[in-house]
Amino acid sequence: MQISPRVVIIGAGIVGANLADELTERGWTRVTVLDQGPIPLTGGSTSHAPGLVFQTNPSKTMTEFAAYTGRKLASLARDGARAFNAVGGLEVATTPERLTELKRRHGFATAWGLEARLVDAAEAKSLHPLIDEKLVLGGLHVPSDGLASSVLAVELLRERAESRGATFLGGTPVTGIERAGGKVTGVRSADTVFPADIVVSAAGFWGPAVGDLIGMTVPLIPLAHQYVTTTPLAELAGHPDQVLGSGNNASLPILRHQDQDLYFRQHGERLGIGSYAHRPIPVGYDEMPAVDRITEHSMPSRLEFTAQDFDQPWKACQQLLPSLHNAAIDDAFNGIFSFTPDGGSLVGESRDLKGFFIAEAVWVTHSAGVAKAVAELLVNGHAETDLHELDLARFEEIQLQPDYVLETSQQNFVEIYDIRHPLEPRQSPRRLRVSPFHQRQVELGAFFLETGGWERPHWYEANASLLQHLPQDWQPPARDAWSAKFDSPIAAAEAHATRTNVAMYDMTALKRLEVSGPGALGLLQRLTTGQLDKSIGSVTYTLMLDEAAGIKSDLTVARITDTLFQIGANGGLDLDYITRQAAGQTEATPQQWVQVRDTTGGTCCIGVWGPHARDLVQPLTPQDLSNEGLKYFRAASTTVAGIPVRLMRLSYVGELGWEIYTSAENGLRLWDALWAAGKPLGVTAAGRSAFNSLRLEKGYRSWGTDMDTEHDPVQAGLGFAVRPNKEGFIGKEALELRSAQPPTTRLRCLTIDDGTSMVLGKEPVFANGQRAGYITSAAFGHTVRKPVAYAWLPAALAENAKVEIEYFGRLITATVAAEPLVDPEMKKIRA
Ligand code: FAD
Ligand code: THG
Repeated sequence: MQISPRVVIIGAGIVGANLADELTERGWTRVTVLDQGPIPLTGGSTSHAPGLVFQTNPSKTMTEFAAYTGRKLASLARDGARAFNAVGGLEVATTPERLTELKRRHGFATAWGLEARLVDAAEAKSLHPLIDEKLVLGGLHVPSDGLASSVLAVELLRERAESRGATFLGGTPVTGIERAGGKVTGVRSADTVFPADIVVSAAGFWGPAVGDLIGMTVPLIPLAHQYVTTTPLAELAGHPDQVLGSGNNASLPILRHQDQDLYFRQHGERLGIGSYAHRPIPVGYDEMPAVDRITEHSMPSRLEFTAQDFDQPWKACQQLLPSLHNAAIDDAFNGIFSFTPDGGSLVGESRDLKGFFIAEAVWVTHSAGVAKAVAELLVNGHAETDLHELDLARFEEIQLQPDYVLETSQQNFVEIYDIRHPLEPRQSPRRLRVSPFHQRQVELGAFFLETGGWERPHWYEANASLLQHLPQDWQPPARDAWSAKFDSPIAAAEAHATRTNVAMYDMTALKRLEVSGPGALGLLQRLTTGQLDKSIGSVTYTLMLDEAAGIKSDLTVARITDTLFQIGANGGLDLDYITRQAAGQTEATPQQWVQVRDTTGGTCCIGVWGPHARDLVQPLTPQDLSNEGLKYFRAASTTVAGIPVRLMRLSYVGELGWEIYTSAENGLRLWDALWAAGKPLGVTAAGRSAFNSLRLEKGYRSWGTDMDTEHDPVQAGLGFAVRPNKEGFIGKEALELRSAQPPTTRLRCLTIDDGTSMVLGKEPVFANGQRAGYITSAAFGHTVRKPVAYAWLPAALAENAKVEIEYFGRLITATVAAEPLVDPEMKKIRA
């Protein structure tokens, strides 16, 4: 048997302890866990966490991680006391908006396979007798939610991990990271060095301080959050307080009152109250109490209570739970934990120091799930549950700047329980990254949303007048209020212009990489499923798979020269992965060196698409744009209006046309030249709203939404992008194994029967009355004149089968459709 690598974990909180357990379970037994504090009460966030585990989350991954955490902790026990107490979870609504939101959350829970039930006020009251049902309009009940006994869990996990060979050392502050040749070699605490092949920082809100030891940015902010325990309540008299496991002195369900940013749990005869109903309170490391001896009431993560921040929330508590009128605040503190720019956890490896990983900004709720995934990542190279929402590489450089992290993380605190529309943009900071065409877009009345710091037009108010001339059958139906948010009927006119005339799309935000060097072809051949050893000027749509044949990304790869490739990618994860692989290859075989450059910011791209695209572009370029001159999926270096460009003949909206790339400084002139030439033709600037509709009609998947590493190409309907008989690419063997049997689930195309009811994604889908899957993305299909949705569903469902989609508690009937809905013969796109 191979001897496993030496792993040092920094931090013995709920994350570090779970990770030691998950690693040792997988046979990696040479694990050392270091903590500056005593174990198990280290003084970190876990030491005072009240342990509420609400599983429902818009993210499938996070819901699964929470469910796993509950199951796992429930399986850990000492003297019959389990580390998880499934008292159930109740979220109550006191406003009509929240009641509607609970229906949406019921949809998330159901979509991800969690049993959940909407209840009326009376039932909410019977579940949680302390609430004033007159205030409550309804609730969401999840029976498997509950309370984690965090410190007991840490202790039980430590014992189990130690029984398999791990070592836990308290009182060992990490002061340095040892390295050699770009790799981590050990962890230093004062004069002691702990040798390590892999280091995982699970330092919680101290993550940035540990990151500083190697110059790594860890984008999280320690914020204070108030937690209060009341004096005993007569209604709870007789409930024992001192029992083994901090979650075991409760029988009332955990309770959320999101309209007032509050949550509640029982502690014996008392109630515990958590409040986010205060100003964000960022905490510097120098403001944390330095304590000699860590106790339940004295620890670095526990600050003095700022009573004024609880005045108003306390009234709201008494309103919802009238028995609190007869109680007082007993124990109270400002506890510290981590917030991040997008609210997500942070998992990943340092860019500069190989073998140095982080697993931070993780709630108790998700801790065991995250730890399992990180252990899988380390031991197997990939995790069973898709991790892209947690991946550190999701942040663009501009999003790692201190001011950005500070502002957005605090904003996340403020909005933690807010009702957030999936398209809702942050208000600030904005205009971080703008394409060269930005000014023109502003002049056209663009409605901008933001992605990766980029401003992207979703539609243009200047096109509103087109609606008057839009043929009757293209007029979009009215939408419900929710799906109408951040949308405009103008998108119908922009879609119409694209399908019938010609439109210009700003594609600048699409991640672009240049991969070059003598080893470039070899690298890309190894990383992708396609045949890239083709003539110069070829463009290939291809997939990157992980070792288990899960889809890591879908790319377009253009061969510019023998040794230079331009890649159209999906984001920072692709850059990160390809860069690491290139570095590995360069190190292993220096003569096959490869360089990877992110050219996104220095370049720009306009998609000119529509049946009249050729009429617009041909007069501006010496390049022959006829079918013979530049075939579908071919690229050319040429000029447009005298501006050096690369043209690629492909189209995510499924129409004739080209992506036109140039360097950033030429961008504005390129836009103006195309716009002027298009004027007589009636060219339309079009935005993402139309774009998304058109791509769904054409059946083009969006990575991260429609598919991810949990899916293989065949399931995702992308088997065509795997070159038959190609050897030697990552995921090949696993793909062959997986392909031996037909998949049981597939990404399917649905159309909505009534032609008007919208869904937005993440809704549960039922077949024959049973939960069968979930929606990935959806849009109104302007060309097909009905809403279109994609969904993961049983492969056995026949075409034309009827399914039902739950949308805010209502069932919408849809039909499984043959795809793509538009231009299946590729007549338009190859015209
Ligand atoms: P920690 O528990 O903070 O562990 C990190 C460890 O790293 C610490 O033990 C620390 O001593 C150690 N460390 C740091 N730096 C070093 C170093 N240089 N050398 C050695 N050791 C180091 N989450 C929920 O899911 N449900 C809840 O109900 C809930 N309620 C909360 C209520 C409050 C008041 C607060 C503040 C947080 C709450 N949380 C809750 C959040 C939750 O507590 C944290 O997200 C979670 O405990 C983080 O676990 P961790 O292991 O990452 O961090
Ligand atoms: N443009 C460029 N690169 C990209 C995208 C893009 N990379 C990321 C993302 N978008 C990739 N997604 C797709 C999805 C489908 C297609 C292109 C990029 C596409 N598919 C043809 C089809 O399925 O019919 C492929 C046909 C073929 O393989 O010959 O065009 O928007 N530059």
